[in-house]
Amino acid sequence: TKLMQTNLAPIPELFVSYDSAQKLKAEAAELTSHDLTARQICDLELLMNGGFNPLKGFLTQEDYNGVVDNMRMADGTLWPIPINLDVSEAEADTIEVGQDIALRDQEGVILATMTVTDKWEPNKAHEAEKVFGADDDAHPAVNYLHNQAGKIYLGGPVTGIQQPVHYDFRGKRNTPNELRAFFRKMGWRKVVAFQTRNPLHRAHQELTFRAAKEAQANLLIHPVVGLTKPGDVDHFTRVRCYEAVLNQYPASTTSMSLLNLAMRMAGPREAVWHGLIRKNHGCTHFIVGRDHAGPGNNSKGEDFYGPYEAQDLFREHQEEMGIEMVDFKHMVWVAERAQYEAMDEIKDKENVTILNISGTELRRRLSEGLEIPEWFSFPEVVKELRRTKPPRAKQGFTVFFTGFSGSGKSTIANALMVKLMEMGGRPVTLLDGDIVRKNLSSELGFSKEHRDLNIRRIGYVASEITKNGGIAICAPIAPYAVTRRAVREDVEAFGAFIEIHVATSIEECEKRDRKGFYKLAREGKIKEFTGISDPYDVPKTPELSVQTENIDVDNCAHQVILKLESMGLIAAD
Ligand code: PPS
Repeated sequence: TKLMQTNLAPIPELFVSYDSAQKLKAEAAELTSHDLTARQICDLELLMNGGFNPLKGFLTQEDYNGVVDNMRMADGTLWPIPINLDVSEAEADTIEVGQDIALRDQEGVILATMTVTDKWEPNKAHEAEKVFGADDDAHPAVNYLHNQAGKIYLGGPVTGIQQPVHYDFRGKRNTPNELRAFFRKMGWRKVVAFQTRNPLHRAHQELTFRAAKEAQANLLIHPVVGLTKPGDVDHFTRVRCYEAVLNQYPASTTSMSLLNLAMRMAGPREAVWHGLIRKNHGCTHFIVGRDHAGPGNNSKGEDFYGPYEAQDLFREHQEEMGIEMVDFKHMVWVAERAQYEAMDEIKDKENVTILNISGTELRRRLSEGLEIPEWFSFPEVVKELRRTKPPRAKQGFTVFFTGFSGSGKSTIANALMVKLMEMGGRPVTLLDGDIVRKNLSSELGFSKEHRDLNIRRIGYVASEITKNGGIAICAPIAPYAVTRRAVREDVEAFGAFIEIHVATSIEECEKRDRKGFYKLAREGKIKEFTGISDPYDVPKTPELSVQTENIDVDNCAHQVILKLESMGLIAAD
């Protein structure tokens, strides 16, 4: 392959000068505005600062079609990922082709204006097939495309007014031109970029440094801090980890910069995209590994892309891109020699002990508080990860009871709360149906809409408690499966969600009729009463189902405790 060298001249940005920006900003206040989504803010930032050079705005319909079908814009320029301004149908109705609109961030600050030259309804199934390889919602970007992105796309050139504001790690975020200037100043003529969305461990440090040595280049650790794959370690933690790793490289060989990219997890196409972005940031080489930007399994449990598809597609286009691929070596620890070596270069495999810890195994060890050896990761990194993700027995969680009125939810929830408080260690909050309806939802009735609001509020509070390391015990009727699932998703972003069906039959509840409500419901004096005149979706796969007939409350609560123990949420220390 031919030797790439940097051309570190500035690249075009979409910003206007400071004075024009002030003027434009005042004028733009009069325009119809669009409130950018989190993803659109990331895209806009890279459009404006030249990270997406040569794009001059959100793709027009013609460019979009070309990008989707053959990774090329209408003029033939290579570009693998559609960058669109998606809006709802209702919003699209208020915007006409030819109009200028103001693009605002989530606080209403105007970041740019855009001249809308195109407005169309894309064929999303086609986009999913072509760009992401399958119209399968298990792919995070396909799920986003169908369930979050607006139905209509707007295209047209963007005029940049100001960068999105970041309050975190400001000094470590660099535009392409800032990095180019830095490389110029340092005299770095060849730069290998390493893209990552995960914490770095010793093997990464070895492989990146080796890659730089082989290319006789300097190294740029270029982690994504925009949007990554759902479930990833948050970027605050990761950046603290990266800083610890950075100290391990020989002085002035390596630098780090944060990239506010919204990843799509599009495997091969994403690798090419990442390469183009790094080229714009002044890099000459880019490390591509096995399954680069892989989205995980599809709905049949198989990989979306072949393990080397990303490398193949990159290699095919690297000449045109002007950035060279560096192979990612699989580094393993050789115990006898106490060093990392590339797996495919070890000649005496039979005679040495080769050690490695997979991502899954690492997560298990972290969640169970087990040892993580020093040969695997730097102690500072492990400390950061443990601080953010304490073992399960120290994390927050939510126990969510559901069942008919009078099924015994509150009684069991109360007993559970007392037992957990007796154990101590974590604060416990009981969000009982009646308590919530008095405090959080006093204005609500029992229509479907109101019940959903009520349950979503409970879910929101429970997820906050869970996030902060407490235990939330919820005990509403929560009759609708879809709403319970939404609450589960809210909570599972932060900790475990344990759904418990208190499976007392409606006949038994009516027979007990503790509050006399069933009688009133039968007489039609209470309308929409769950189980009598309003539906209840029986949970299909709750973590636990408890029978209350002929079993005392203490025993029911104990069953829950056993379940929590078996899930590792309470430890007997
Ligand atoms: S929901 O559906 O989850 O929002 O209900 P929830 O907040 O748990 O409130 C249920 C309690 O309110 C009393 N109640 C009714 N329940 C069901 N349907 C109707 N129409 C109704 N009207 C009042 C009932 O006593 C429930 O108390 P619990 O503690 O479940 O017995």
